[in-house]
Amino acid sequence: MLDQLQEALIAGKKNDVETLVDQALSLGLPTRRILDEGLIAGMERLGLMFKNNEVFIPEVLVAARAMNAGLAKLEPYLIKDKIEPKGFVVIGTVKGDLHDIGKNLVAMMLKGAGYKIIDLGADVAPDKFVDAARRNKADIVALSALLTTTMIQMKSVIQALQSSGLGVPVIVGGAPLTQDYADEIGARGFAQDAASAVDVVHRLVAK
Ligand code: B1M
Repeated sequence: MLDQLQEALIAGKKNDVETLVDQALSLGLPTRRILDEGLIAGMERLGLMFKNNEVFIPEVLVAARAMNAGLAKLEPYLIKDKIEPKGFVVIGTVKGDLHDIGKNLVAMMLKGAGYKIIDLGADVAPDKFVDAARRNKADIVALSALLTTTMIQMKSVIQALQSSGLGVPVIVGGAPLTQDYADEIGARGFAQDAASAVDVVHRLVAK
């Protein structure tokens, strides 16, 4: 079934992805397996095909829509009801970057871990992060980037937050990121994946 889910995702069949996620859930498959071995594995395969010029942007866009639909189905299972938020997290993908699937996943996991999420979407300019952090008294600003050409924007966000006098810690993540790069630009945290992002946020909020 998870193989079928990968195939449906790669083919961009949104309705089939939704149906297969529902079926997997009703069979009692763990949410984590549906996510890792179905949706994320399918997207990784598609990424390779994209790299090898076997598929092109329109196909990837359609698959991304199907991925987001599948993630929306999983969301209630990833999120537990929490009364008081553990903290406020402003999240977004940096300016010039339209990739939002990983960012959505991080937002979903943090929501599930009890944080209030202010999601600014993709292609977000530094001043928007500053405004949202100030207005929401954010405990954390979380930045995602998927392109080597846009990850440099993270430094601009950190500088904008510093020069506006907000001492809010920034965590960064996304495929091209490394701990070394995060250290170099003055980020307070780096996470390789969405689950580790939750651990990093817990650690920073507890400080
Ligand atoms: Co784009 N794209 N794309 N793309 N795309 C990549 C990223 C690429 C690696 C493909 C490739 O060449 N193999 C490549 C980047 C190369 C590089 O810079 N090194 C690339 C390129 C080149 C481009 C364009 C430039 C193509 C073009 O126009 N010629 C263009 C850029 C547009 C722009 O942003 N300005 C482009 C466009 C697109 C689409 C719009 C078609 C679509 C995005 C749709 C959308 O997001 N709504 C798209 C997609 C889907 C991909 C791939 C295939 C899949 C990305 C994805 O969603 N992965 C991708 C190839 C790949 O990654 N294998 C590719 C699944 C997602 C769950 O993983 O986002 O990595 P990811 O998130 C992970 C971790 O990174 C981490 O947690 C998540 C998992 O738990 N993480 C964080 C992410 N953010 C985090 C934040 C954190 C912590 C962890 O803390 C805050």
